[in-house]
Amino acid sequence: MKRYMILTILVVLTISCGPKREKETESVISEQDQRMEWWREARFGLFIHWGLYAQPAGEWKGEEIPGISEWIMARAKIPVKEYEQLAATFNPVKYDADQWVRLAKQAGMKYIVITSKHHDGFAMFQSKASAYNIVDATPFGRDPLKELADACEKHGIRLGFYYSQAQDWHEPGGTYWNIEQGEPHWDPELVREPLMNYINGKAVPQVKEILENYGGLDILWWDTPRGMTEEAAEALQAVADQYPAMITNNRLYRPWPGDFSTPEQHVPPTGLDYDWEVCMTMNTSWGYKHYDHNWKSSETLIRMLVDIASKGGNLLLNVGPTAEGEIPEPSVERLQAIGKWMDLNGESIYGTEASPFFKLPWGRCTSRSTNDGTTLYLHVFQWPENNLLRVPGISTTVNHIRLLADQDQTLSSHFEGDDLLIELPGRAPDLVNTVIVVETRESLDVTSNMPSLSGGQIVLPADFADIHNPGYGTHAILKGSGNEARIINWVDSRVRLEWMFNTAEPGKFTVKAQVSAEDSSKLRIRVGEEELEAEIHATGSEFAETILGEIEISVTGDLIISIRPVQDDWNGIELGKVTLVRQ
Ligand code: JFZ
Repeated sequence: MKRYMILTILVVLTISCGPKREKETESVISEQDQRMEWWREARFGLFIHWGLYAQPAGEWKGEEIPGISEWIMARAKIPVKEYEQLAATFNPVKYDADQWVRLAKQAGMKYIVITSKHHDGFAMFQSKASAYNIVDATPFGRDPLKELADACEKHGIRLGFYYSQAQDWHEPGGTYWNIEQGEPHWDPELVREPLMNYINGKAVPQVKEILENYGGLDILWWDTPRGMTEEAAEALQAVADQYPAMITNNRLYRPWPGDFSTPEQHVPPTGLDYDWEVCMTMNTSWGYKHYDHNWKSSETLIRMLVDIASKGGNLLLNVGPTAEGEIPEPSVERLQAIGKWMDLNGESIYGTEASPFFKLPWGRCTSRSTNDGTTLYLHVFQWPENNLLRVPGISTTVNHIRLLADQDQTLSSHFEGDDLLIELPGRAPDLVNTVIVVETRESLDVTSNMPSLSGGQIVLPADFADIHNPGYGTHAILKGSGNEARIINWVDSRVRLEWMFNTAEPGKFTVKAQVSAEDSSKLRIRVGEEELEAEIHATGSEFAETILGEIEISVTGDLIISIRPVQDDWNGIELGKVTLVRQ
């Protein structure tokens, strides 16, 4: 268990995290545990991207601008003076902070993070540091963040502000997306100034304002440290340091870790050993975009929340309100559906810990330590056909097993070796995710079901794959379980699959896979330093066992095998299990 955790951590550290700042001593770490306590319990929050960009909503001068809507100023290269004029008509009269907070609460969310200033530089709060703010520059004239803070206070919801500290496209000293490449700002009228002019003249004063004027923020959510310098980061950190109870994320300055890391638009694999929060959109854009109908289903979102909780992380789920101040109806529907599930099953999410299992082919697990043992919450996504749920490799004394949503129904079970078999009712009470509660006595001992060499081969089932989907693009998904499990919808050539497996003996292996392909494609397979390029030919509609080639495995222990498309030779495939056979 610990071993593959460390391996994963190494991989992820290089991407999202760096060494702790030198200043942090042991006493700071326990202070960190203190401020993180509520956040670790909370598990689920609402992200709100709201600003002037809600008005164009992805369209500029009759043209649909590709990409995320809050980036329209940069994507459409809108001059500062022209974009500024959006403020003159920004009037979200339907805004009702109380209603937003009640909706978040209904969904089972415990905190809200809202954009106080995005990259466009427009402050959604009253600011003395810059007149380019919602109170002074719009006909609305109200401070929506003050109203939101009051509503959060009233309903017991924690509040954080997003503040884009580096990118500020409105200011001569602010950074922008391609500044690090030495490119000029798209607006030649904006005469450049040094970064510190902007940091000292606007960012630091505004951060002071938001930390002072809203009753104390629970979270300060920095973003995109592009073009940041250590000097600028130190100046902002000094302000945040005045509020030791406040949580900050890792996006102030690379590689400062902050209190938590922020995987964006994807769920990382199991076992990160630090605090993390996935931020995720319900459709594609963060800010409101009127023609973005690419909605994730409620089922996908509920399972995503569970997947994240089973790995020990939080989910910050985004909505992009309109320029009138309304949360779009498809988002409201999804939040309500999640809320209905959370009403019955919230106990299996709040304050739980990660799954003790390597993988469960039928779903996920969250856990909670009790005085005399461990409570396991088994989240069944795929109801087993024989109504027997197999919990692999667990040795402990089972006290009591029941359905979480129906306390009266006790379930029978028996052991088959180290596997616990639970007798389920004939039909899934909840088709999205039925939660089974297993109360155990004594400490729990779990044998990892990580694939490993046995009988001369290593079998990597499709439902054990970690699917690495890109933030923006078509996502590959898992369909079915057991022998029927398939990775489908693998059309985007940036999608990569990874399996963790263990081997005690090095050697040469033949790589085989169940593949279905309508056209030919090329794959690159990698284990450690060894690489193999495989050609896939059209298989017709049937799945065919295909030999991909040979690979040498020269190391032992927990390893990762990755399979990814060769960029220019990709027509999409479906994939079942992959098998390595010893030669
Ligand atoms: C940033 C913003 O640019 C975006 O508009 C939105 O606010 C989002 C939540 O954050 O976008 C990012 C930030 C980080 C990464 C990618 C996009 N990243 O780490 O890959």
